[in-house]
Amino acid sequence: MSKALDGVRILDFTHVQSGPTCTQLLAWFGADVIKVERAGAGDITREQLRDIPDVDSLYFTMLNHNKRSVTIDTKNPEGKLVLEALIQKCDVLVENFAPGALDRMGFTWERIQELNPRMIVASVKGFGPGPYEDCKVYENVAQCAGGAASTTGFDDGPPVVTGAQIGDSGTGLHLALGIVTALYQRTQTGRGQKVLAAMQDGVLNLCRVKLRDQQRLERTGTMKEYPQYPNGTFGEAVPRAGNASGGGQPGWILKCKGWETDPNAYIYFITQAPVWAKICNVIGKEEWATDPNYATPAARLPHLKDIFAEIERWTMTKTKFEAMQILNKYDIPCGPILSMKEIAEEPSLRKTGTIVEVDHPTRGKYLTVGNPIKLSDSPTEVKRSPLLGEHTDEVMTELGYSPEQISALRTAGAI
Ligand code: CAO
Repeated sequence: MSKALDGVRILDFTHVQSGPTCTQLLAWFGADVIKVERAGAGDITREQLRDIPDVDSLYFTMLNHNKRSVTIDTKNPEGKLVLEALIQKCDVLVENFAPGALDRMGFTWERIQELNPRMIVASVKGFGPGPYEDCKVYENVAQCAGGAASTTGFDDGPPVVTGAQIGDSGTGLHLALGIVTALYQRTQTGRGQKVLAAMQDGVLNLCRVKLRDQQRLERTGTMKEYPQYPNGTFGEAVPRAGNASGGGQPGWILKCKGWETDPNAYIYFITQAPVWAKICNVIGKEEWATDPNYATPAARLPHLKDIFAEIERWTMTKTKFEAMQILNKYDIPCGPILSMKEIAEEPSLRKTGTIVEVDHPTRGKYLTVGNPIKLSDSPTEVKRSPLLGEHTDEVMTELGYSPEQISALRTAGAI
């Protein structure tokens, strides 16, 4: 079956996490992704957090499926010529080097345009233009600078970063959308363009509701769905809201049976207004359905802590899965806190291809997260990540180099 991005060639100059997540998605949609790495070393993540000696790490393998790997020393004059040939042949160059690295290599936007005016040049940077534009940035820096850390955690504790890689993988997603949009525009204009996804911007985009709350706070001085209401105090900036629901339906994380020994025996419980009477029935507080102190969402806001304490008395008598089953029967929105172990073992995620087992020649079998975006006419087949330089000869041959030229370039240290 054909793939959505069949025929699109990506020159993948990405490394670590943010850029590779973007090009992996494009590869899953059918693009030919040619990852350029330094001979002998490759993407630094190949050797980071290794669990098996001398074998590509899970960090690398889980971010680089369905790609081809070529080694080129792009600071070597002959290596530069190979890169130029690739630029002429590809549709998109994706990179997430530190600011200025591509220019220092000699591949400015102007030079790339000279070589291929249809080329889309897509970059992840830590920051957009401004005071921090020259900074190197990793995941947690972006979470801090994008508003996620100051709004995550509990009111009486320090800012907290989240395990979800919203700075890296989140920005990779933003960049992928920018790339396919630029490819679409190119069908009209015939021209390439620059695509920039700054990690601070990507995180802030995902924290949009907190900028909403900042303005609500400035106007009214309070936010009734935050745990600081009614007994705590609000300052000038959006406070950390613990596990409060970000929307208009109050929620909290509650203990379930076994919480004393199982760190994930919890459930997220949402007191959605339309099912309030059912919630009261399930937890045995039928009188709350009509009590004026509890009957309406507005009346409940000052009592949320007590309400959740009462609901927790009920959830603590059930495992998270038992509670889930009962609550779902009554359409009460809730979700078990799933551990990574439980997720890895969940059969339905295997069935949909969201969790995939992949075989690798030196690592053996491992689990990965497949494509979270499912296209009915462009199904994803997850293929193992390439070994370093595995496709150098193949790609060089496609570029028109003879076996003799390839071996001369190798001797010169260009590839
Ligand atoms: N041949 C020759 N040189 C190569 C090469 C190749 N194939 N591939 C890379 N290089 C060179 C670069 O040209 C650069 O050289 P100069 O510093 O002399 O210009 C050098 O390798 C290092 O690149 P870098 O500065 O990007 O790498 P770093 O490890 O120092 O920094 C990072 C890593 C991630 C902090 C930085 O790349 C960055 O800020 N990127 C943008 C933001 C980003 O994507 N961050 C998320 C990373 S995932 O957490």
